[in-house]
Amino acid sequence: MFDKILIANRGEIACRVIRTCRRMGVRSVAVFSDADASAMHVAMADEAIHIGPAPARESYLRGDVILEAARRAGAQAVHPGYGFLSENAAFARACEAAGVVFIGPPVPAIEAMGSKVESKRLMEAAGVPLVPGYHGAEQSSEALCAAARKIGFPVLVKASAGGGGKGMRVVRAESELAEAVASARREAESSFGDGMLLIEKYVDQPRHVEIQVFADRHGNVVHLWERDCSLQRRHQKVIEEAPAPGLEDSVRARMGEAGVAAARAVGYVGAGTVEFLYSAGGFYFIEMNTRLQVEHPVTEMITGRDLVEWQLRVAAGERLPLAQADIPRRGHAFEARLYAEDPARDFMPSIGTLHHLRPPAEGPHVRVDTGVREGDAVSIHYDPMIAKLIVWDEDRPAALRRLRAALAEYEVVGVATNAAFLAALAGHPDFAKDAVDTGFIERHRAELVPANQPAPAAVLGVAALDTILRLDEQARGRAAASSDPYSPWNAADGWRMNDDNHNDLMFRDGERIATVVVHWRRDGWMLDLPDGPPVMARAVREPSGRLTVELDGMRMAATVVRQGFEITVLLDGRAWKLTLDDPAARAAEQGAGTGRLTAPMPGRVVSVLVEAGAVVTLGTPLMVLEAMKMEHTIRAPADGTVTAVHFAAGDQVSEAAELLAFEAAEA
Ligand code: MV4
Repeated sequence: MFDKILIANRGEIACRVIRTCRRMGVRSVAVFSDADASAMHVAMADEAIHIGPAPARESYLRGDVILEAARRAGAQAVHPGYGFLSENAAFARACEAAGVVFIGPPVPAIEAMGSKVESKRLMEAAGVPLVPGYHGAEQSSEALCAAARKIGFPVLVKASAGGGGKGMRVVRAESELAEAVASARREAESSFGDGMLLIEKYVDQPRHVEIQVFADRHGNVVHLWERDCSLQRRHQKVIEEAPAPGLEDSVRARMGEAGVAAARAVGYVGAGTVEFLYSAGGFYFIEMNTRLQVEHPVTEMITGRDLVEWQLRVAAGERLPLAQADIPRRGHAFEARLYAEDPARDFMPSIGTLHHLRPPAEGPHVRVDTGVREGDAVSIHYDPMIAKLIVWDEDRPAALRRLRAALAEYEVVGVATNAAFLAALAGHPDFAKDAVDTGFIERHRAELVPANQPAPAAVLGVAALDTILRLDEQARGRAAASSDPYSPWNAADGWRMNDDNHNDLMFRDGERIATVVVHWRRDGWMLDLPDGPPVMARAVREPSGRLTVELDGMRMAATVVRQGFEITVLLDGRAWKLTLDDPAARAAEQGAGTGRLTAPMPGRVVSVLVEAGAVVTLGTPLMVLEAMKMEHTIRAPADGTVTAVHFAAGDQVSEAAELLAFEAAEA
């Protein structure tokens, strides 16, 4: 076994690999970009080496710099994780040349599987079932169109070098064929520098079922069953599970054997995944991924094995720890990918600081793989995944219950997340009933991404009670520090001379203002909520900081997180954002007239085009922001004067931050 390995990755997968290293007594070396100097994977590793600026092209994708880091650290092997350099044959070759073990398959296996045309030829020869199609060397339009006609419509035109749906065209009729071939060719050439295409029969609404394979250097190849990854959105997996629901054992056995045959055919070593389309009881090879996959934990849960440990053992020349017949398959596991993204804004990544981050408690049924801690940032530079939530139980319904419960426990404040979307999927009756196909999310989009709803009365009640308790806590603090702790001026119980004892609280909830009147009673509070009759309420702050609230006899636990006037209420697994509407602050803002020019989304200031005092005309560009890899120009909203500039080029800005102050000229 190695004494020391370098992990050429970041985030949750780097942390995942380091955890196994620690358990096995292998020293770990992290690498990090400027943006990751204080990242979790760096803190967890035994050593860490800086490799460059934040953009991945200049750091995590720099094979030469990473190999130099391995040399400096004296690492004997490199684990590439997934993404970045994990399927880069040139990097694997460079490792070999430098005398460092690449923890992955041999270079020829990476190369063979990087080409769909070549891999299909190899699989065909190995007897692995393929989708009927054409993957010949003759690549003229005429030859491809003739092949498509022979296969029969609908067909799928695919780029040989493609992935993630790039360069793919569904063709339903002859009339669309020539143009689809030409445009797929152009896209393949510009995206991959390789215009080679193949044609396949289009399989409608398939399931995506993949086989986990493992091979050692001694000729042993096994599979560790399958995963169903059909729940995808735009080629991005959302929830994965193992085993695949409803798969007959005879099909499972044949698919496993096909996976092993595929691995043998390319002389595979290490962890790999053989992907199949599954439809109407049949399965068809589509591609092989020559790395450990994001969703490997569901396989670990049903087999009780650590796949990173297997990778290290195989890379160090050991034999596979188990023979095929001894690989268990027990219970059912799900993985849900929690992302910092906003489903209401077409799943745009949501950049910001994780002000509050509480994962569910881990145990035999719940596992959390993450690479971020409370206080860390989700930046524009990397994948915005926050965590993978993995659950296990004896059968599928029980595991799905675990998934719903664990999702409801996850608390994230500071960025928008897909948590409610995941919960809607995990709670969907059709998902509970059976397996889903790759079109499930698009078909059910409207149910899964509900329009913004007003905060329910219970949420407003919780926000009001939290506000009152905080006033009370502050007042107690003041009273304790005062010379007259019993003075009514130090009480926060709504006491007013000659006045009804109540507080009026106003919350901005999207477009509406919701008013909650809190009446103080001897035995608690009476709340007037926007709709319905008054409600008796009690509230206790637990030592953990959470609130226990009782509304009209219904007891509930909630977490309320505040950043200034911004309030996030976490209740029943959902996050509700409100703003405490301070009338004084609002008046000041309204009095400022055309005053505020704010950032439309979080991003970075690219350039500032004016100075304070500049007199400008309507439409003059004032500032350029970069967000989501696009530039946005902030322009003068009228003729007038820029009275202040609040940011400089290079600054990060959060959503709604005031960028410039502006005073419109008199009309
Ligand atoms: C297909 C297919 C239907 N028929 N091939 C999408 C990306 C690449 N991995 C292969 N993909 C597909 N290939 C034939 N002949 C449908 C897909 C496909 C898909 C596959 C797996 C998971 C999700 C998908 C979503 C859309 C299309």
